[in-house]
Amino acid sequence: MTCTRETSDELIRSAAVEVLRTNDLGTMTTAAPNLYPHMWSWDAAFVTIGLARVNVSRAIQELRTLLGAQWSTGMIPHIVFSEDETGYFPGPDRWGTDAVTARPAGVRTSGICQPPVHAIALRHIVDRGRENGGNDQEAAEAFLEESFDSWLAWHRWLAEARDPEGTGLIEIHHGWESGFDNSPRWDGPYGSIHPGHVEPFTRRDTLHVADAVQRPDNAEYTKYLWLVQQMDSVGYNDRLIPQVVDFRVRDVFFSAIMAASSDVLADLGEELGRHPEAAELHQMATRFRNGVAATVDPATGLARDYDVGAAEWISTQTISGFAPLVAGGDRALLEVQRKMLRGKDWMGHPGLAFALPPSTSPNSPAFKPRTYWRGPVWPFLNLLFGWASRRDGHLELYSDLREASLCQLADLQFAEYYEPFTGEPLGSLAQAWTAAAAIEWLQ
Ligand code: 9WN
Repeated sequence: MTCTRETSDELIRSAAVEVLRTNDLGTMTTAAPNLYPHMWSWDAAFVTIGLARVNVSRAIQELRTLLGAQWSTGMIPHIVFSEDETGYFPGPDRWGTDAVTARPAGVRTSGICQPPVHAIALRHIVDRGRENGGNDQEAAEAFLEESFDSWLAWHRWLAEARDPEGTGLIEIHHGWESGFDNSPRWDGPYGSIHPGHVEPFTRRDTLHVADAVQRPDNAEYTKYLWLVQQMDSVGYNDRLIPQVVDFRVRDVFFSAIMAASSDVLADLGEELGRHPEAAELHQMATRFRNGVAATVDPATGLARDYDVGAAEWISTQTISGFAPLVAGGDRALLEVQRKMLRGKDWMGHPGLAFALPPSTSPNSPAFKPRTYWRGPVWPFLNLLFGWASRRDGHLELYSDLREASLCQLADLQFAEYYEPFTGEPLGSLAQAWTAAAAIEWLQ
């Protein structure tokens, strides 16, 4: 696929660098200027990948700030709050995490997590540091050494607290943990939640988008807050949450990222001479990779989540069905998935503005082209699929994703998500991880 764009690489790069600069609060990058005035965990990992191309020490700072919010259990919270107390709802008071002793003093956080992309970001820091040499190399290698045990603790916590039975899949307790908040993947599990009394709330997110249809609706938000209340009621205790929470799902895409990242962290551990830990991490990677592969529906070829409460598989046509491409592994499975990804239900759909996979297939009954995770294209995800294709030596898919992504991002809006057929930027503009993706694609 080819596209013509008039915006030069240099212009895209400088505009993207400017987005990262304007979102920079000094020691953290906000996910977006208005809608998300705090640090988000998986956004921070992608932001770090972009920053590492621009300024290695600033990239290190980003991950250091995130690690400064790591709970003593090993969990890395999904939001690290900045001092902006009013810009985003729910803020720290609503989460109730100030009472949690596992939370480090002096940092306010949410009480849930997001997918562990961080080791991949750490790898980028180390690689950029080595490419640049000198102080950058020294700082990157020192940071690797300094932080390795914290990342290990994060992976161990996920493996133990979120997969105590060793299923090879990570259990999540809120759609926000998946990062795919209102994806049709979660319609089944949310459909069976009937919230009790939810404290009154005023949303702020809808103030920052042109049209509220681009965001989850109020009924969805009521459920989101109900789950927060449930987890808060047990002080975010890992052992008690599964007993009280109404949302229990084994998330296949989260698990795929866990597999991919565990391998990356294992390799970094090898470089440090931490052989037993590296072996443990490789085993973790294998366990989650196998877990992901075992979810594939023979009828559709797509990977599936598992609804623990309902004891059933979730078969929706969303991009998370391609989790095996992120996890890596069985060559035949990956080959079939790559073909499907390029097919007419996804990147090959004839109506697309850019040949990039929508978050939900346009051929799914659940598809909504302007609504958040129900259809729009999310640029950071394309970078993740590109990274995984390159890791597996599939340079053709990598370059096709790259070319189409740069065409999409040549509008210089760096939107949170895009309408698949018109290419219209939606959600927040100047979204940090979108800008970071552009910087990384340009290399
Ligand atoms: C809730 C920050 C985050 C992303 C998520 C995306 C959205 C938050 C929200 O924004 O979620 O965590 O308020 O909608 O779904 O993936 O990390 O960019």
